[in-house]
Amino acid sequence: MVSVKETPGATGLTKDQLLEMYYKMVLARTVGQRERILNRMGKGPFAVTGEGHEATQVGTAYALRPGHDWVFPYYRDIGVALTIGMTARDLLLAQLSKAEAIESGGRNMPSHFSHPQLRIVSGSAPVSTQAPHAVGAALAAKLRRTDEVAMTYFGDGGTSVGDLHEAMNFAGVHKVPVIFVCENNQFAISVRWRNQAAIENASLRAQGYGFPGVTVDGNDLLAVYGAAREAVARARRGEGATFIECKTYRLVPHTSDDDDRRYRTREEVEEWSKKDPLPRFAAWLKEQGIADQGALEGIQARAAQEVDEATAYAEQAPAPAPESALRHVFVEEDR
Ligand SMILES: Cc1ncc(C[n+]2csc(CCOP(=O)(O)OP(=O)(O)O)c2C)c(N)n1
Repeated sequence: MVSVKETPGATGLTKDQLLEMYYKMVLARTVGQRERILNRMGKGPFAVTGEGHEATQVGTAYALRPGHDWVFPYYRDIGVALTIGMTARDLLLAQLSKAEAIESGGRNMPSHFSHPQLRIVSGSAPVSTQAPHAVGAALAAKLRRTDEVAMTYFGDGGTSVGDLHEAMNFAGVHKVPVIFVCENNQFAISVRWRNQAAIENASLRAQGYGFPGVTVDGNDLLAVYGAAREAVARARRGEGATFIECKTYRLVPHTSDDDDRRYRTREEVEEWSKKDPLPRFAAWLKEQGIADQGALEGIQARAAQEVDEATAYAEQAPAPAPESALRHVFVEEDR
């Protein structure tokens, strides 16, 4: 166990766990970057990635028990999927729409993460529709008297959608074990937060539904983890929902099809790059004497190698058979 007095979020984490969290963040960054490169090479159809969101994603997901709790991510959640246990290979097979991909054998849109054994449930493209699903899973967990919790993710734009409000209201009334994680990167594509909400913090929304809402620095891994751990413990104790708003910034365009120069300056992006969660956590690990520069570089090299191997595997993997295109679309009586 590491003694890190001035960093409450780290309490109880071992050195190995802290290094694993750093590894997951680096892996998420590397997978995202690779997906964008593959898209530019004409190999991947469309890339939606989460560079900048890694502390939010890894910090929240790390508070869950993989394969026990239920996860309802949104499209940007590469770091969530990897922290729960999906591999770079799983993600790149899906990104390149290969037959072996877990998400419907290459038929789903990229970034619709799904893994039945890990209890990662695929979402649909309309934003926030995963929130009522998460609340349903949490209600089921409560009715079955388990201590499972459900965690669902969405962006700041997702808080403007009715599905989220219906889900939050139901969660408040029925006190179900669900955690709503808002990855507030301050933009819904080109629309700034201040143009879609007249409040500063999205977490205020929770008050209207009768459960706590907290806002944390989404680029501070341990602050995020501390908030998530508390919310998960609360849910397991039967005290109901929590809303966690993680204030962050996406360092890349919305998707590979977006040109973010149309709505934000390079200077703004540059300012936020200085708050990048990866170097920030790396500096903390060094300060605490948990890792030196060599150890951090070793972790970065391991992530790069995993992503290289995953890319090579996914590129040579077979595409789905053309005659299978309509599978899962119509009822197949003979199957
Ligand atoms: C109901 C609905 N409306 C519009 C869209 C188109 N759309 C896709 S992503 C997106 C932006 C969502 O922004 P936010 O929730 O803040 O997440 P971010 O992409 O910033 O992480 C929009 C409007 C959609 N998918 N679903």
